[in-house]
Parts: sequence; structure tokens; C-alpha cells
Amino acid sequence: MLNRAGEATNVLKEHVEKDSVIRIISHNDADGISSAAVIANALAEENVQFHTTIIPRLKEDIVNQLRHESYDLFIFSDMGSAFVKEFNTYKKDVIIADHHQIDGTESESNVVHINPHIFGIDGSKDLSGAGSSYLAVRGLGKEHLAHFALIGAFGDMQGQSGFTGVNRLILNDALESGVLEIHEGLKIVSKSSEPIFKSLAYTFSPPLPGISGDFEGSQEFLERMNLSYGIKFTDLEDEEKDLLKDALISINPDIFGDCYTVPREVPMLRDLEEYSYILDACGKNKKQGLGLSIALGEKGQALDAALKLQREYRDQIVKGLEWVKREGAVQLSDIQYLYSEDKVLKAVMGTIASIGLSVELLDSSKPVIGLSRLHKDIKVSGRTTREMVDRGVNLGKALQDSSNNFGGQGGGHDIAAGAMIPYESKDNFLNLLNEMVEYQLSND
Ligand SMILES: [Mn+2]
Repeated sequence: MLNRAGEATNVLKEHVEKDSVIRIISHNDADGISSAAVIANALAEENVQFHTTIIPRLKEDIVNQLRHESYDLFIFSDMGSAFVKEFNTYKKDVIIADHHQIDGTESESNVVHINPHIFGIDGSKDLSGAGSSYLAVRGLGKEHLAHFALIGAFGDMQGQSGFTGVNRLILNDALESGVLEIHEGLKIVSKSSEPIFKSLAYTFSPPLPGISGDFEGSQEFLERMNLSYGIKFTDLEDEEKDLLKDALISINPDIFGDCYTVPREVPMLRDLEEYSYILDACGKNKKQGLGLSIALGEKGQALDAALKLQREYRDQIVKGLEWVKREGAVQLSDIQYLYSEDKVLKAVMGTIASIGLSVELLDSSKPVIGLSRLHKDIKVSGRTTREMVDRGVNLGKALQDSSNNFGGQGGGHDIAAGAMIPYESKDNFLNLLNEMVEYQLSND
């Protein structure tokens, strides 16, 4: 795997020397934006010209359009592994730095394909797209950019219970280069920018059942301890902080632990996990360019705009979780699903499926399928738990096969995946998916 990344580094070096113009295409989630950031920061430091585009999904028409663009090197990050066959016929060099499931196509000599799955490494937990991207530039002496790989990992829910696999190697790079520090603390968000009841309600990871995503629950929790919920965490007295810490630990011990911080960053971006939430909020609100420019060093107004987006986005998630709490999911024998045509709920469907599982609003013994109607199609987001994956569930495969059956498209990771299906096949699709999950569980 590191050898393969080294091949990519050599290709990059060649193009740096040739003064090539490079095209970067990346995904619009926190991991994808971090992927683009690590590569773009590295190239900018080498004074190379590049052009970055962040897109929600790589599709065949985009792949075939790009081949005609006059760039010397194309880099696809946090996406691309599904299109090796097409890249093989590009007349230019291509680097794929991905971690999604692969189809086994061998790459031709113009393509360097970095993907943990090729090497038997689990791309859903041990390496993110930003991690693959970081490995491609690491050999250019870019260890001081390693934290972007970890921000991407957090974005894809990989660092929340500690980093494993290749992510650990990257963590060591970040610590050794001095860009990152680890210290113990309460892992609640926006300690110095939001009133404490919101800090707690906006803390989704680690999950605080009864508090995460629940303003009322959070206020009641604080009132029971006689803490004034309207002030900021940083304004609490030391003994109040201790009281709060003990009460939170009794709900979820993971709430106290290692915090990963980049001391040279502005306060708002200092915590890696919060940094990933900000990029996520930018991507989800179609402001991926804003996220990328922040990651490339822009501050001031860009940060204010991102903070506003983040607040709106968090309020949408809270609204979504309140809806889940009120309505619950529709149960089939082996899956459960959420369906909405509401604009706000549709935008956060995948997120509330994940958080709904982790804060125990949803039954964790069945995968959750979030369905959002988009005109004639339905966007499908599937989420499950590590326990279900260990019992045989592979949502990436199930969503790919079931959506293909109705002329749709899908795929992703075993634990989290997505698809797009025609609206009219909704019920048949759900029944087929249910059968597939049932089959996966009975045949493991
Ligand atoms: Mn990713």
C-alpha cells in the first residue's frame, strides 16, 4: 500500500518538475474536501498550478467529459475507484486516491490506484479518502499536512473511538511533525461559542442519549444539576465543570477522552473533529468551495460564513432527530426506513439515520435506510452498526445490487452506503433490499 502511494508520489514529482497543470476532482463531504485540501495544499507549496472541483458524485458522463480537458494529470480523491476501466483509456496520467469498495479492474500504466481494499485493508475504518490522498503526497515531505487526513477520517466516522490501521500511522506523522497535539478533555462541541445546552445538544459523537439532538432534554439535564444552561461551557466555574463531567461520563464514558487539536489554528478550527463538522456543513449546504478555501487557509469572513452554515445545519439535524423521535422508523423484518419529502429533512436524511442509531432513537439491530424524494428519483442513504457488519451485513453490496435491479445506481461501504432509485420502484426496492439483508444475515 505504501509502495503504491510512493508510485503516486513519483508521478506527482514528475509533473511538479514538468510544470504541469493538474486537475483535482473530489467528493463534497468532509472527507472529500479534506482530500482535496491535503493535495491542493501540497501542490500549492510546490508552486504547481491546479484546478479543483468538488462534486457530489462521480458519474460516467463526468468521467468522459474530463478526458477531453487539457490537463497533464488528473487526481480523483475520495472517489474514482469505480471508474478504473474508463481512466485506463485516458491519454493522460491519473491518480486515484480512494477508499470506497473496488471492482477488481487492474489499472493500466497511466493510472496509479491507491485504495486500501486492494491491499486487504478495511477502507471503512482504517483509512479515509483524505488518508489515501495524504499518502500520495507524504513522500514530498508533507507530514505537516497529516492532520487533514485525520479530519477526513473523522468526517467518515473513523476516528471517534480512536484511530486504527493506517490511520494510526498517519496520526504518528501528525504528532511527530508537531502539527497535532492530544490532550484529555470533555468531547463536547462549541465550548466557547454556544450556550452549554446547545453545546451538549449539538454533540452527536460520542452520542449522549436523551441529550444529543434534543434541546429540551439537554436543558432538563442541566437543570437537574442546578447548572444555568444559558452560559457557555468555558464560563462555568471549575467545580461546575467537574460536576458536569461526572454526570456526562455516567451517560457515556467516551465523552471524556483524547481531544485532537491543531494549536496553530484559530479556536474554531483547532479541534479536528469540529473542523470536520464545519467542512461537512459546507458540503451539505453546497458551499464546498467555502470549505475548501478555509482548508486552504482563508479566515475572516469565510469562517463567519461557515460558522453560520454550521449553526443552521446543526439546527436542521436537531429538527430531523425530533422528527425521528416523534414518528419513528417504518419497520420491515430486517431493515427499517425513514421517508420524507420535507426539504429540511431530505437534506439531513443520511446524517439523522447515523445519529438516530448512535443516540438510540432507532433500533440498532436493523440497518436504517433513509429515503429522500428528489423529483422522479429517491436518494437512498443506508447506515448500520459495526455489530451488524460483523454479523454479515454489507450495505454497499446490498444497495448496489438492489438499486441496479430497478435501473438505479448505488454502492459504498459495508457500514454506510447510498443509492439513487426511480421513485416508482420505492416499495419494490425496499422489499428487495430487506430480502438481501435477510440473506446476508442468514448466510454469514
Ligand atoms: Mn470518504
